[in-house]
Amino acid sequence: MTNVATVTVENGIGILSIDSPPVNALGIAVRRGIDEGFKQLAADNAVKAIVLICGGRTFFAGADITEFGKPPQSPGLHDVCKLIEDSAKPVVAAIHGTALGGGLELALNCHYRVAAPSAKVGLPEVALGLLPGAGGTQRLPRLVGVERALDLITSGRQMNAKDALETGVLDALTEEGQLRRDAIAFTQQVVVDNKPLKRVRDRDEKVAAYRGNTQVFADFRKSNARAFRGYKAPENIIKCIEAAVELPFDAGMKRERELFLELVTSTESAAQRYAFFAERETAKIPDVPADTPTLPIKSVGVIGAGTMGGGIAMNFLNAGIPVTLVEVRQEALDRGLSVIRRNYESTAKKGRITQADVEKRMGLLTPALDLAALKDADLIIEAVFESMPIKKEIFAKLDGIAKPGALLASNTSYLNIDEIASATTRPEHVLGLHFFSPANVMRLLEVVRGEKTDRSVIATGMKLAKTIGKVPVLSRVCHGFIANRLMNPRGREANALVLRGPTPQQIDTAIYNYGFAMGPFQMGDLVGLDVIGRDSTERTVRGDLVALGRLGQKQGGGFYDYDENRNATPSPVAAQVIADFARDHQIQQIGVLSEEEIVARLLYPVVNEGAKILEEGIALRGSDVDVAAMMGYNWPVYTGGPMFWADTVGLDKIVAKLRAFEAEGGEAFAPAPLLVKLAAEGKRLSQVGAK
Ligand code: 3H9
Repeated sequence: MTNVATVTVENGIGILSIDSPPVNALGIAVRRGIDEGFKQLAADNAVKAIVLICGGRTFFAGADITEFGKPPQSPGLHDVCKLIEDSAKPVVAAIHGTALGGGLELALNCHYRVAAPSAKVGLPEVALGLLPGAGGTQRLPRLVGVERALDLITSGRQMNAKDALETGVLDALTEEGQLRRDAIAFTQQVVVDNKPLKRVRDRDEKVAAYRGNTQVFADFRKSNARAFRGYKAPENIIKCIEAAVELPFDAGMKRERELFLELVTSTESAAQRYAFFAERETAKIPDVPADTPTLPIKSVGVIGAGTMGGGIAMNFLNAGIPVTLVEVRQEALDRGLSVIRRNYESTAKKGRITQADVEKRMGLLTPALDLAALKDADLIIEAVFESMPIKKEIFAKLDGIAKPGALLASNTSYLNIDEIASATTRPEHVLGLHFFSPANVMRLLEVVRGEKTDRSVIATGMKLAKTIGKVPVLSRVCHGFIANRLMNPRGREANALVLRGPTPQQIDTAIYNYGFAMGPFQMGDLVGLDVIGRDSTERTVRGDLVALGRLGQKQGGGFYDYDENRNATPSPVAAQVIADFARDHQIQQIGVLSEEEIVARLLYPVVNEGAKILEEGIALRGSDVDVAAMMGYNWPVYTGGPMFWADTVGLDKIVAKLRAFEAEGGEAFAPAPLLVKLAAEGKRLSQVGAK
């Protein structure tokens, strides 16, 4: 027997227990364990029924993602599932933690399922660019119906145990903490009552009800077209559920297999699987080991109640951590507080939190007009506007106010953390905590490490990110840190290109079709042209538009004209402003470009900047750069981020193209030495710094 499986027999009930930390992923050792343990119990005449249960923190969390793309090893997940479903003795799955993906599929092959009340179940494969490939698309609709299955499998959402019981995914809930005992009792009852071997595959009524109903699928596709754009898996999932409705079970399984194989070999899924591990890798820092002591953060101070400060405060309130919010003027403080309340009220209206939650969170918030109110805070985050003298003044004051050992953080987007830290006598306790707007929504948190930042302070920042549901990426100090610096060339090159002939809509369309939610000019119009680049002293197209009263969507139009419903149309006025600017600066016209060429001109410089960020040691690894782009700028996950994407394009191709741009456009395009080196060596950007 493999060492992950334990077999015991109690009063005629065989118990097959699997314990394979950390999450009982169904890798080869686990599959062998189930196979051998199961066969042993099946052959034991004293055993009347079998309980399948897991040790550790969770039931099976799915197939072992690291095995995809490697040669298959026997027994496969399908073999193990079949063994259980075909068993002559009843098999009961006993679920705790999360039964996910292949884990839930395995449970759906059992004849009964019981779970702890805190358990959750789900088919999250879609997030990996996959579909449930062990019968999940065929069995779940048979239990929960077609519409719910479409929603659950294309979203990957987890269902809590109560809902799973109500919808028929589970047969019973156990007492919390008594899963094993209650599962055995349940199984004994199955034997005593001589209950049938319930096989999900035999249940037909919920899928039969939809046979011939093509409308339900057409409607679902239509209403989700925006959310699914660019992703391959949702469409294949829908096709599988159509097969579950229209085809006999075995034919449906065959269809599921074909559509699964199509996905598992796709670049999109490879990118999404890479993103899964990349996100978990960011917290690993070579010189700050996992056992580095951290400082307890039980109270937080936020300076600045503007959009950023308010959003930052909400993260902590959501996690139950009290926040003192400081502003200089009462009105600004009141405004900040009311925005936070309004945000919570609107979340409550959507049913995502209760009114009691709103009050609880607001109750954790203490407004103040004096920095002295921060004297007991474990962490203070400064979120005032970007001015080095003001930030230094605040940090000098904090130095005299904050208790010893408190973390002093700046949310600066660009400024030098070391210089800010130099205003204090405790630079080892100073760090950057850079949130992305909207700060209560975007998942990226850049943890900026200054020259003197203490390791325990870094470890605390990284851990804190997890507490508030963020993904931390560690950055060294440079102008713009990782994400903003990385993405800056996209805007720069868009502004340069629009002066050479391609229109704002051609450029925006190329970027939208690449997979971003909108292009740079649409974004500028949305945010407000008077807001972006307002510090610039040079003449710019934006400045010329603002001078004409064109501030964007909010007033007068911007790069586009807008009707009363904010629908955009190309703007002849903006076109003239652009043409005048180009003429005044004698900018050479380039003519019409393909979308591919536009993407190359805007995004290859981003790849190049990523390489520079890596060679300067600003980011620890290529995958951290990708996580920053995906979580801070919504870079489409199915491309894997700029570093992974560049690898799929071919680094040699990118270097050649950058050289051609350099010849024509100057040294801003010169390929980074690291990029040139990796291309020459046939190595990958996404693997820089990987273990
Ligand atoms: C599938 O099932 C396909 C089938 O339909 C069909 C096949 C034919 N494999 O997230 P954490 C690692 S596809 C390998 O930090 P948490 C993870 O990398 C699968 N490794 O913990 C990390 O490693 P490290 C469908 C896995 O408590 C460690 O475990 N299932 C897997 O925050 C801890 O993970 C999914 O998509 C895996 N399946 O969250 C579920 N899962 O410590 C994916 C985790 O070295 N997993 N690891 O960094 C999750 O959503 C979360 O891990 C879970 C725990 C909620 C379970």
